[in-house]
Amino acid sequence: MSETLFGKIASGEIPVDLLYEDDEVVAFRDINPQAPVHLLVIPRKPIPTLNDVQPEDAALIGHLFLVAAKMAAREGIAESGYRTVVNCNAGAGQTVYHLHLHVLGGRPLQWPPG
Ligand code: D5M
Repeated sequence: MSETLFGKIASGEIPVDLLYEDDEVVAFRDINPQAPVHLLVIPRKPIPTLNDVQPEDAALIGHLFLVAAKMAAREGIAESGYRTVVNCNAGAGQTVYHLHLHVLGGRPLQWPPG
C-alpha cells in the first residue's frame, strides 16, 4: 500500500504545525480549520480507517484519545467543550486514508453534525 499524506507527516517528510509527538502518535493543526481550534491526532501506525482497527490496537486508540484530551486542555477548550470526530470512509467525508482523530473547539458546536 502506498504511503498516505499523513504517513508522510508522521515520518516528518511533510512539515506541519506540530503540537505534540511521541513514539506512537503525532498531533498537529488541521490545515483547513473548521473551528478556532482544529487539531488532528494520528497514530504513527498506518491504519487506513476505523474499520481496520484491530484488537491489538486497543492501547494505541486509547492513547490517541488521551493525547486528544491533553491537547484540548493545552489549547484551553477542555472546560468550554470540544468534539472529537473520526470520519470513516467516503460517505462520512474521510479524505485521507490514515486514521485520524479531529479535535474541534473554540466555538459552539451544533448537534447533529451535517
Ligand atoms: O480529514 C482530513 C483532514 O486533513 C482535513 O480536515 C484537512 C486535513 N489536512 C489535509 N492536508 C493537511 C496537511 N498537510 N496538514 C494538516 N492538515 C491537513 P478527513 O476526516 O479525512 O476529511
